[in-house]
Amino acid sequence: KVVDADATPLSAVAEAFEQLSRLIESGERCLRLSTFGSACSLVSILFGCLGFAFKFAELEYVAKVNDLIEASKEYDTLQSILDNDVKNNTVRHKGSHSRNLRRVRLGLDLIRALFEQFLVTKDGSLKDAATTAYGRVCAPFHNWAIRRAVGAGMYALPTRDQLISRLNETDYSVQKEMRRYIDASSPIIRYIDDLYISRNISLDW
Ligand code: 1PZ
Repeated sequence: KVVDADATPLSAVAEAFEQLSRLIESGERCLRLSTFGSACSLVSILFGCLGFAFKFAELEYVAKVNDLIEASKEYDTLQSILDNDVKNNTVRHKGSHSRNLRRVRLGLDLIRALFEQFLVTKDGSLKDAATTAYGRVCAPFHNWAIRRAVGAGMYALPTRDQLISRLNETDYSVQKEMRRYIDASSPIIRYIDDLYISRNISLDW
């Protein structure tokens, strides 16, 4: 399905993830790597709205998504990259597709947590929402140097209202679109976790 020409970046992201989650909830066992990769690459539009301090987060996220898109020429599904790395004992190896999938999943979860915080802290700052989200989702997996750099970058985040206007949303529409992404991404994140768990791979890395 083609996304509306007048869709906002956020509604395009929500739409793409709703399509993915419908596939999963319809009982589809195999998620195509190319479909997943294109949905994940839409997310990078949001980085531009967060300001220059998150340029390095963007480079990090985009590199990993591009690795998965590149891998889709060789591997059809998310399962098959896991199976291949399990066979070669390279699941946790730096740069492996399975490791990069794990990182991209972290990015999707971070955005989900940020949106959730954004919605529950209506009078709070974006910095506080992002700090809470990052602390819960990513910080446990990041070393001290990265946590410190992210903490410094938080001061350069835009205000809530700046973010809403950069996203081309209104106070009302932003809530609707964030909620759509939260609801759609949750089953996808769970689906990815299950790929590891069902292969006896722990998620503590
Ligand atoms: C939702 C926006 C909230 C804003 C604040 C959060 C900023 C998060 C900054 C994350 C910086 C990532 C720094 C690099 C971490 C890497 O060490 C690890 C491991 O990589 P590897 O060793 O496997 O090569 N990479 C990750 O953990 C990937 C994390 C992806 C986070 C992407 C952020 C997505 C934010 C989207 C905003 C629109």
